[in-house]
Amino acid sequence: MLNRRRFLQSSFLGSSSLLVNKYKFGELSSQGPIVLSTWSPNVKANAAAWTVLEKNGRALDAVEKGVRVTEADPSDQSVGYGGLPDRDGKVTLDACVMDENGNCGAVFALENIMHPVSVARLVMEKTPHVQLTGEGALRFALSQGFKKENLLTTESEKAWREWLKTSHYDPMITVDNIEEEINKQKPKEVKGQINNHDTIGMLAIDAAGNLSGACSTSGMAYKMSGRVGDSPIIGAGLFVDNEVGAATSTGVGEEVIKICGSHTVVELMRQGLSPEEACKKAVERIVKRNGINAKTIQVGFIALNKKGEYGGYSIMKKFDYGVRSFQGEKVYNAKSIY
Ligand code: SD4
Repeated sequence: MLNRRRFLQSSFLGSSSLLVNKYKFGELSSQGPIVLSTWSPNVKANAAAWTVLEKNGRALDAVEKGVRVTEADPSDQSVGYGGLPDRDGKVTLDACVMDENGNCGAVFALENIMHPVSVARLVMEKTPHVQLTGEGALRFALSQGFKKENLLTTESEKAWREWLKTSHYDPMITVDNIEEEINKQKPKEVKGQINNHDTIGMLAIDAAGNLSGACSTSGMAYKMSGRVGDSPIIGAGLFVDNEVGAATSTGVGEEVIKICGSHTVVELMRQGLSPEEACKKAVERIVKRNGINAKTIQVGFIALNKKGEYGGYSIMKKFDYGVRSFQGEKVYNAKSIY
């Protein structure tokens, strides 16, 4: 096991990338534990996950603990408590977890439960199933001692009522000044709505070199009732293969599902691509499918391999992700196609 002292000694050898390159594919992370998650506001979730990892805790415990921070934060209107509702005003939550043994659990469209990530973990650990949806997921959560809560905050209700005035659903644009982004070519139609894409996808490698991941979201704001995106779907919103690496996604879930996004990223890493290259290739598939209209879509992936190398890539700019390790906290702006 790589402890902090050993890590600090080894860091004299140079930068993290130099260190990592010394290690052959398939070897354990040279950096000790690492956690990363989509979107920079989630550094606070990384910090909570880190409290598990720095004490040589299990990656699965770390990602659950981390994601719970964002789920309980009403200021994140894309996850858990305070999440923006569907078009009927209901907050419906999607989440999943996957561990180092390839076990996984998920909940789809769960209502009134603050911590869907923990319910997803219990689906994995206590049921013979992988996925529970809606009413059944709620009944299971209640049977496990979770309490029903109102998750629609005054702010989110206000935003929904405002939205009702036009009822225009436009999940596509996430970038300020989109007009500037759309240069000479014209995609089919561009609306100016800016959505907060703050879904949390979190990946971790622990001191034992084991990988786990979790993902949690309230989904696309003002979605149709019953709509489920990529986030709780194993292989789309999250995938972990303990021999290779892990990946997770954020953005327009429909597009991620169509390319089995996170699984694709992991398989590309298996073929030898770095995490960033693998994320880029997956993003390029989405762009290719959508042609010029890709410029109206935001999707971002992050990935972590067994060696402790990580990276991200997105379609549009302004996708960032935070990383926590013994080297401290870092935020990266992912490279993007546009
Ligand atoms: C979804 N991928 O439900 C999610 C949304 C998202 O930040 O990532 N929002 O499609």
